[in-house]
Amino acid sequence: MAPEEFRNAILQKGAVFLPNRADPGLLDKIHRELNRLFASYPDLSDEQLAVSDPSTREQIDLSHVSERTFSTFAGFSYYEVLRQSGLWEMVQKALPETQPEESPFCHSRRVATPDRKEFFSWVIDYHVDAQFHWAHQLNINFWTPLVACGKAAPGISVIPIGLERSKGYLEFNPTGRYEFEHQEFNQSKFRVSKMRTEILSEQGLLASAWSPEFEMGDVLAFSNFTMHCTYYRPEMTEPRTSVELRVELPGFPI
Ligand SMILES: O=C(O)CCC(=O)C(=O)O
Ligand SMILES: [Fe+2]
Repeated sequence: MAPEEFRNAILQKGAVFLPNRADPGLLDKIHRELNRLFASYPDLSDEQLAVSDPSTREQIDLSHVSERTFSTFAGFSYYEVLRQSGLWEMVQKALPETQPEESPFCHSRRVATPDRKEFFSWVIDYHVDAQFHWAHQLNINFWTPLVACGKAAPGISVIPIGLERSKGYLEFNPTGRYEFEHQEFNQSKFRVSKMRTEILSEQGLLASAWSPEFEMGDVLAFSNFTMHCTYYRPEMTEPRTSVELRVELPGFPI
């Protein structure tokens, strides 16, 4: 995909599917390291768990193994996926007005059927990442599963609308506060209640939700202003592990 095409897709559609883009061998290596970490927890040393990161224990419990913990334990970085595939370079070419940076919010996630709780995350409802982390600049999440997913294993759904439309729909207000909405993080900058599925449905947005099927190596890139959720259907029986490779674009105007 040409950098220009990638840029337009992120800004105008909010998301772009990049088939067969990452090396399945590298993804498998990450998966094996994560499984090794989960299997040996809680016998790992403080150093391996990167304990100076106060939320490490929580991350592990919730299946969110941060880049910091992962690279300390495994000796290589999740971001290898972006570097090796040329995606990092493509971001530089596609968005030349900024210099991409690795994000502190880069981690794995395991989602399973409700009966398997240990080390597994919950099914997450519609949200935009900007309501939790940076709302002042554009970020791109290169979401990559470590197993095939979207059919037997939970995948991800996005509402593919552009940056301006998504901001408009959520009545994004970078300075003001919606006092009657949630107050944590950046939530008060958005009408988060408009992401309830019944409202999305009433507004005609749910019908456009896109839940691709993934083979290992497929990557879905979307912005921190793109609405998305776990794609889960009761007939899904397999667990899924994925990595959220977030790239920050400092100074990219929102
Ligand atoms: O993996 C999921 O089910 C949700 C992922 C998500 O919210 C994210 O990557 O920002
Ligand atoms: Fe998210």
